[in-house]
Amino acid sequence: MTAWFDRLKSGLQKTRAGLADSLSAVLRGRKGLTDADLEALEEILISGDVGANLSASLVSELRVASRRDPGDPLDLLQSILVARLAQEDRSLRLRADGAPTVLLVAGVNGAGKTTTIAKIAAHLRAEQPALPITFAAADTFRAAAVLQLGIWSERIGADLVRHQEGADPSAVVFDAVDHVERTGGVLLIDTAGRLQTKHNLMEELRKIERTVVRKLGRPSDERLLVLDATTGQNGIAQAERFHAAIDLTGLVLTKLDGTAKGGVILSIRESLGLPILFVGVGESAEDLHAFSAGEFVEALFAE
Ligand SMILES: Nc1nc2c(ncn2[C@@H]2O[C@H](COP(=O)(O)OP(=O)(O)OP(=O)(O)O)[C@@H](O)[C@H]2O)c(=O)[nH]1
Ligand SMILES: [Mg+2]
Repeated sequence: MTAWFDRLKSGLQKTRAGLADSLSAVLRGRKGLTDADLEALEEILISGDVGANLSASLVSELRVASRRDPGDPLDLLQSILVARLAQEDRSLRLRADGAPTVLLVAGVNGAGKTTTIAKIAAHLRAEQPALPITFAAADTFRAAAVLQLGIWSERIGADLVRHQEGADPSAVVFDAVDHVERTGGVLLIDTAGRLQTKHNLMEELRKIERTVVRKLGRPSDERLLVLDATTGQNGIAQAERFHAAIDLTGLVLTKLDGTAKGGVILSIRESLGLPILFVGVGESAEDLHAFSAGEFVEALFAE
C-alpha cells in the first residue's frame, strides 16, 4: 500500500460514504440483479453526480454484464467504472528532445491553478533535482496572485518571470518563453481565473497561447484545465468553454476530498473525452498525484 493510495483513500472518504458505500450495499454478494436493484443503483449514481445519461448507460451495461457473468455484481460494476475512466489514460507530456516543455494552466478563480502548478513543480523537482523549472506569473490582475506564485517559486527553487500588476499577461508569457528557450526545462504558466467578463478571460487565454506559438514556433505541450470537483456538473459546461478557447489537452480535478459527489469524475471524463492527468485530494504537494483509473476505483471502494 503506497502513501499516495492511503491519501487517495482518505481523500475519497466523503464520496465513499455518499456513493460507493451505497453502491456496495445494493450490489455486494448479490446473485442476479432485479429491476428494483438496477433502479436503486441508477438513483444512487445520479445523486452521486454521475449524470443522468451516464448513470443510465452504466446501469444498462451492468445489466448486460451481470446476465453473462455470474460473478459479484459489485466487481462487475468496478470493472465497468475502471474501463470508462481509463480511456486514453496517460501521464504529463514532458518533452524528451531537449526543447523546453510548456504547460499552460487555466481554470476559473479558486479552482486550484496556482497550487496545482506548485504541486506539479514540487513533484518534478523531487524526481529531477537538476531540471530547470520556470513559472510565468500571467495572472497579472491581482498583485496577490504574483506574490503567491513568487513564494512557491522560492520554496521549490523555480525561476519566476513576472511583470507588474495589470501588465499584459501575454507579455509575461513572451518573456517567460524567451527565458526557457535559454534555460530549457519546464515552463508552467499560471493564468487568471477571473477578469471583467468570461469572454475576456477566454480571449486572454487564446492570446496567451498565440504568444506561445509565435515565440516558440509550436503550441504549448499541455493546455490543462484545473477543475474544482465540488462544482459538480457545472464543471462540464465550464470545461467546454475553455476547451473551445484553447483546445485543452487534459484535466486536473482538484478538491475531491471536499465533495461527496466525486462521481462527477465519471461524467467529466465521459462528456469531455479528455484525459485526467492529475487528481487532488488536499492542500499539500503529496495530495496531488497522477491519475490512475484502477487505483481510483480501488481506493473509492476500499473497505
Ligand atoms: N481541500 C483541497 N483544497 C485544495 C485542493 N487544491 C487546491 N486547494 C485549495 O484551493 C484554494 C485555491 O487554490 P489556488 O491554487 O489559489 O486557486 P487558483 O485557481 O489559482 O485561484 P485564483 O488565482 O484566485 O484564480 C487554496 O486554498 C488551495 O490550497 C484540493 O485538492 N483539496
Ligand atoms: Mg491563482
